[in-house]
Amino acid sequence: MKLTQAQIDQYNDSGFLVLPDVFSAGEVDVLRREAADITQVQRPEIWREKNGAPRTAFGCHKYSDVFRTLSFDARLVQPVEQLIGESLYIHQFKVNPKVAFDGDTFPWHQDFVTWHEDDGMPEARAMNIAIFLDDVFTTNGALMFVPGSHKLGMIPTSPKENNRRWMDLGRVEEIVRTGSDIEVATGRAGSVLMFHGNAVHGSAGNMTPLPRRIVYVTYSAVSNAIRKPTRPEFIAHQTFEPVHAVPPDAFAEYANSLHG
Ligand SMILES: O=C(O)CCC(=O)C(=O)O
Repeated sequence: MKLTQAQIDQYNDSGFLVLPDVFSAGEVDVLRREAADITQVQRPEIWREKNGAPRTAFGCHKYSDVFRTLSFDARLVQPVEQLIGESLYIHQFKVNPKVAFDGDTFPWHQDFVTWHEDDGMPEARAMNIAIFLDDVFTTNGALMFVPGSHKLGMIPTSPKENNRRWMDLGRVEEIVRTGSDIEVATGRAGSVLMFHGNAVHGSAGNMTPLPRRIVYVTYSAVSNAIRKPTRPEFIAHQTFEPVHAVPPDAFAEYANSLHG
């Protein structure tokens, strides 16, 4: 799947891009079921909210055939290759379920700060591409972005909290006051969201009865492999083989076979 020049221009301008309806309802159903199955298991790669609800399932493409197959899908790999201009490896893979009523916030941050400071990633030549497993509304914990904030480069942060480098709130206020209005990345289930490693973003809690499950793949240029990992392998992978995109039919057929 290739981006059009208009989509590339929009991404370069805003630092994020939503591609509607990329995955079919059947494929999304398979991904939802798999997310539900894996998050029932207690394992160190699955981080939980205070009440035990799943918050992030890291590295599940390493043990789930469904997510492994997804991680090679051309609909994810090719647009990122197009923007980064090089072969990619998977730096991180995760599912964030943002469960109904209890899904907690992700404070404002830039992802590249963590990749650089904690993993030793040289440059912001890595990015997230995400698949919505539910309809994402403004109310159920959608990601919010400050459009154009990726052009500010990496913004230093206070000491890390909860293994994350959240931004100083005064800096967020200044960026929002002097920049563009905050935008919310909404879309139907099956839509795809791409965003730059330096895009300033965060998400509110989910107090609605509607879950907001999102799968994220962080692809990095192979030449941009991390040099000084300090986080566990399931969070910052240390195998740097290039991903070879497989045509979308592979995942679609696999999803159909699971449906029986
Ligand atoms: O899933 C979310 O709501 C936010 C996730 C996020 O911002 C991140 O993992 O960098």
